[in-house]
Amino acid sequence: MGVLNVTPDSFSDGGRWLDADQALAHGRLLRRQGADVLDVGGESTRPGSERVPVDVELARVLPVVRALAADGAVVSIDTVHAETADACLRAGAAVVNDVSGGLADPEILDVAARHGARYVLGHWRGDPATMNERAVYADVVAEVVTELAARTRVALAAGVDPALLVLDPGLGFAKDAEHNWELLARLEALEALGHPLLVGASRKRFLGALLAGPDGVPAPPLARDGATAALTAILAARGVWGVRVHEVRPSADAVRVAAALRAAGRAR
Ligand code: HH2
Repeated sequence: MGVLNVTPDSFSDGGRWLDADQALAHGRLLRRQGADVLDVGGESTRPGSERVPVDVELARVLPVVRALAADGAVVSIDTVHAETADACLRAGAAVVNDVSGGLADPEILDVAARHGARYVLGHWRGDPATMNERAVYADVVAEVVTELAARTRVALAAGVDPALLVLDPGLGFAKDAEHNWELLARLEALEALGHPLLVGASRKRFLGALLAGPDGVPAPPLARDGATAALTAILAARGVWGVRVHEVRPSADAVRVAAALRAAGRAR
């Protein structure tokens, strides 16, 4: 899944694709580089980011969603707002990517259900203003599993098709670096919920901390793509449904490496 942030303030690429023509060109490039799904977002959800009115969000994403869907791309709309999801599904999007798992705007579950859309249900707590304070767990894996299971029940009760439900641990959303690593190390606990998994680790802060130099200064976002692709290889080898990445080519290559290894293993 290639990230297409049509925002001025996303943490790694804010402002680069705010213009619709530039966004469209970038989306087409990501597709040529091997993205199976293009995830279009018009509101940053990084900690401390500003909330965006729905009309502004829609003005950013709708022309891009419409044009990419007309190309034949599988388009995902990265939003927590029901109204935005509804308009984008009408414009040809096929996936709703909701990092709040229906907590920010419960109507979004009805929208996904009504359209028969794939729904990515992410784990988060609080909202972008408060989520850092909510990163407190006795056992992060057990609590994320319990909370995802609860949100799954709500989504299915709203009519989301169980065959179209994808779960996401929500790395960085009310989680610090240690929580993210623990979730990545124990993904089988999330897989046991019985739905495919999407993981969004790309360029996130915990990778910057991992790659810090001897002075302790974190690696900047654009220097985190190698670590992102390394994680993609590991996650693809264990069979996750998807990874959400900014730099598509190395991750698409990693997916192909993992697929070749799996095929060779099966052939023995
Ligand atoms: N992370 C971000 C945004 N959307 N969607 C899913 N399903 N999973 C994620 O982990 C996820 C996501 C945050 O990254 P980014 O879009 O690069 O930044 P920003 O929120 O600043 O736009």
